[in-house]
Amino acid sequence: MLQLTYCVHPLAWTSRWSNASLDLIGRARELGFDMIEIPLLELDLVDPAAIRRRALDEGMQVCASTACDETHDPTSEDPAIRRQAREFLKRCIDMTAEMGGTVFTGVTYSAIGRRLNQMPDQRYWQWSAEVLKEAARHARPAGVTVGLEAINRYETFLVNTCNQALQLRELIDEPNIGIHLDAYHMNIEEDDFYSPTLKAAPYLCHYHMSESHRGVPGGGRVDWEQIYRALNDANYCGSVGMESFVEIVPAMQAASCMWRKMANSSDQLLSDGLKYLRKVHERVCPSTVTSAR
Ligand SMILES: [Mn+2]
Repeated sequence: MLQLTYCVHPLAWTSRWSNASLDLIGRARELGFDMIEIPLLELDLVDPAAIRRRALDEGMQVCASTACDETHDPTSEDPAIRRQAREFLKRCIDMTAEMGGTVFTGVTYSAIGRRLNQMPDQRYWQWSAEVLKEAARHARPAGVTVGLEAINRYETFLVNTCNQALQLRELIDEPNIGIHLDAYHMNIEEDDFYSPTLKAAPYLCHYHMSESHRGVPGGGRVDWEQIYRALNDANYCGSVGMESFVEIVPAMQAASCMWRKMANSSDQLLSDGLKYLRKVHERVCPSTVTSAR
């Protein structure tokens, strides 16, 4: 029985979360989502207590995500920057717990967009694992799982595939380290969609249901049926989320290299995409879809 919680990243509407964004929690619910993924990027702007209150009022669940940058990079050669990464991740974990979330995920293991001009040796894996071990130990008593999102080779040198995420997880060796897959990145890096999903499933903490061109799910190359079959075969019970954007600020556009409009509006993309995903869900695993609110 496949029980999924459908989540949305507010990147659809804004890249800076602040108290001015709180109404998006209700907007996400109106579009049919059960959970919202709070971006922890500019931490001073985020008010976890206000998020918790609003989410409770709206009957919404929350999770949180980030992408490390060069000022707090777990794989930095500079120990001071790695220390910054540890402190940053711990602060994100505290904020996740405070807003009522149990999953903190994303590019937690290295600075997004960082490129090397040589083969990354074992030191990079060790550095990342050391930082994440401490983060995981900090997160455990708070009931938070720390996710590792595998992303494509143009955006990180460390974790491009499900297998590499599992390797890093093994190196960290803490029970509350989760795996986070994203179909957009998998389309570039994996051989197929079924086997990595099945393999990650026991540790899966989140799944970005992004299309191969980051447009409306169902309109690109991703094999959604394989993904749902694997989730169903593995009895996955957790969140899957949409991470899409149309009206986006230049900084995000540059980071994601999205220079064309994939839908008329973010709301259109999200509601058409969610409708499609629920349809595949129902087709692959009949009558296991949690009743629409
Ligand atoms: Mn993603």
